[in-house]
Amino acid sequence: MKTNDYVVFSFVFITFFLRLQGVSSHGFHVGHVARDLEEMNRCGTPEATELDIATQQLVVEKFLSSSERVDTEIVVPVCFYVISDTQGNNSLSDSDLQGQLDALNRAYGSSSCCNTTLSWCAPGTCSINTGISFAMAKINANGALVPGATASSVSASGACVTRVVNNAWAYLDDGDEMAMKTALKKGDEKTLDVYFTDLRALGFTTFPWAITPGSIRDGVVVQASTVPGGSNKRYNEGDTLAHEVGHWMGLSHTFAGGCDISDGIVDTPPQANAYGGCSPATRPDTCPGGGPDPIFNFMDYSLDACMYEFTRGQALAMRACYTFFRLGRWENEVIQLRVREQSAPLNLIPRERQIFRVLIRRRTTCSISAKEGNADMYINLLSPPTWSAADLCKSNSTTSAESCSTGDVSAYINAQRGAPIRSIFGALTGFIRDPLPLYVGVVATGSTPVQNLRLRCSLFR
Ligand SMILES: [Ca+2]
Ligand SMILES: [Ca+2]
Ligand SMILES: [Zn+2]
Ligand SMILES: [Zn+2]
Repeated sequence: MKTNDYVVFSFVFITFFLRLQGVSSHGFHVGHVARDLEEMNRCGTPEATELDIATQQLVVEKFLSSSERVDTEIVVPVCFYVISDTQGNNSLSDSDLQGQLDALNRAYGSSSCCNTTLSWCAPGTCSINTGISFAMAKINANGALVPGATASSVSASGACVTRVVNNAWAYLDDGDEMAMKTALKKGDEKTLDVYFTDLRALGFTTFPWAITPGSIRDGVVVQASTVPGGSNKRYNEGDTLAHEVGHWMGLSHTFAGGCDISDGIVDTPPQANAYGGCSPATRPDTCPGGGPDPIFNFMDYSLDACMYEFTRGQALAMRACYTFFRLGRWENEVIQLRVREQSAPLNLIPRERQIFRVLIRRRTTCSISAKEGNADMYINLLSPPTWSAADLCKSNSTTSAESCSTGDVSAYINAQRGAPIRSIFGALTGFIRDPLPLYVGVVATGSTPVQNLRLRCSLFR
């Protein structure tokens, strides 16, 4: 081997984000479903865009074919925060909170049934068991979360319940949210943090792909008066929290995509717009096909007296989102690739990682391209390659090159939407063999999927 042999890696990653509507009937494009003021007051979670719905569908698709699929009961640890003012508004007792926790478990279990005091309810008409349940998280004597531990009830010793008196946060304005959460939040990415206060909507949260789970913003804010037996007359069965937790678990409103794309869930009928009442005798049917509108579904806007259902499709979507975004099951099989061979296009959900192993030769150029999305990329070249793929990038933190510097040669590229990046690494001398294994890791960042990612390595000329 001559000492001036060298390898040049040229990583080209081009991202661009399509904003045109209707570019392809199968493509992802951004749409925004209009809301009226009344609906905004009902739920303050940002309405799902087509891209949100497509993301949720992609997560389900991945989940169904994933070896990381979790089919056992998912128990979600819960922290409650009660924010009252000096007048005592929003005060909730332990029994109020226990009633809300029990209502949440009923909603997600098989004992959520229609209200038999209403004429339209056939006794014994109940929802499915989602396989998701909720238990109080535990905190230690210092008030810090004990990860994975649960308490038997709201009033049990160590149950994650926090009460504060704060006149600003007790009527939550936009400017108060992060200050309140920064001061109070105890939960990690697996934990459901619920803040009970007074606000302009019945509740709000974020989709799990739209933020980093476990970050300060992650959690649900809900009207304290919506707990079971609360003073909010039309919404006091605790269903508001069940609805917002549905969003927190990745569900859109049943009417989010209208008749055209629905909500991305196969077994909820399409619905043109929200239903706001509880008069099922005149049950609306706003879209062709699928039967009447899903006005009993927790993800519509019906009164609490009406809503009691999740569907199997919704349960699957929630389990998939919790598994990927909150249990952090990101591993994929390593894809083997030969020089001159282009990988099949693949889509990555936010935070998902794919590793390629390529046998390169001297003077090889590798390039990566994607149709849209954001990604961080890593290469690792070891001699000999004794490390496993898991060593490539152990940390989910993709903010610094150092997080992946385990190899003899490692490099890092951050590709951002609309900012094509071209980098050349190389001029390696002295230990080049032929062929040489190169590992390329790609981590989807941002809140949208990486679309049609392809890797190709060819001989450099
Ligand atoms: Ca219909
Ligand atoms: Ca109900
Ligand atoms: Zn479309
Ligand atoms: Zn909502």
